[in-house]
Amino acid sequence: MPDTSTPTRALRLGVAGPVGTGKSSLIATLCRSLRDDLRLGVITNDIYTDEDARFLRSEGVLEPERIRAVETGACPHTAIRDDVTANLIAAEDLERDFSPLDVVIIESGGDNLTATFSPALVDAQLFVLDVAGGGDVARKGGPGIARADLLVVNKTDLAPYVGVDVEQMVADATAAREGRDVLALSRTDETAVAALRGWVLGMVAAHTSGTHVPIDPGPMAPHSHADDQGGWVVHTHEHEHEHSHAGGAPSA
Ligand SMILES: Nc1nc2c(ncn2[C@@H]2O[C@H](COP(=O)(O)OP(=O)(O)OP(=O)(O)O)[C@@H](O)[C@H]2O)c(=O)[nH]1
Ligand SMILES: [Mg+2]
Repeated sequence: MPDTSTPTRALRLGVAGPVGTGKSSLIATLCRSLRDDLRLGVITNDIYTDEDARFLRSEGVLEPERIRAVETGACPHTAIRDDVTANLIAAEDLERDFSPLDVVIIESGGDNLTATFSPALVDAQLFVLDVAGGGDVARKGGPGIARADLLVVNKTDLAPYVGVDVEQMVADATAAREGRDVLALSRTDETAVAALRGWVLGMVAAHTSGTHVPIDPGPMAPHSHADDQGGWVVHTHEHEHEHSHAGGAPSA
């Protein structure tokens, strides 16, 4: 009998959230706190550069070859949700080159509140907000805020300077998430960093034991945009994974 108790691949952990909320810095912090215990790889997504990968390599958080960059060339959500091929190939390459890995962390390019990872790409995902984006953002909801596996309220050290009540922001986020996990984090807060580390270790254990079931935080709201041929693509999202692609003008 084959041994089915060990997973065939690493946990793939997505990190998404608006531009500049601290995703790369959080990944650097995570790598530093986990690299002695887990075998790690990182994939970054930027629109036109590999800047985030270069930042992480320059921080020396992992050996440089373990950090790969995907250049999306389009809105970041297209590469983490609509067509995950480039990221899947990068994840498989990393896992092959450094077999076995425990975790592959995938950073989305900074995007808007609707962007979440497809469960075809990641097993679990973090959504990162920061206090500097305003205390009311947590109340605004959206799939990442409401249903990511963990919501991080980041840069809490800045709260006094931007007039944000962190406890209130966390309470609002917890209400929007119907009680799912929320973590107030600053890279200088050792207790919070330890809690983040513990959360990831728990997720790895759940993945390894097969008790974690990846969820889709939900697709973006129905929308339409022009396609390469001058027609329109209408994403109706009537139910999960269903896209209707229509030529001509948008009908809804
Ligand atoms: N004060 C404070 N600043 C932070 C913290 N984490 C990140 N920053 C700063 O926030 C800025 C953006 O951080 P990044 O980690 O590049 O953010 P990002 O979400 O990866 O940005 P994009 O990939 O461009 O969307 C940088 O100037 C960081 O130094 C934190 O905990 N506290
Ligand atoms: Mg980044």
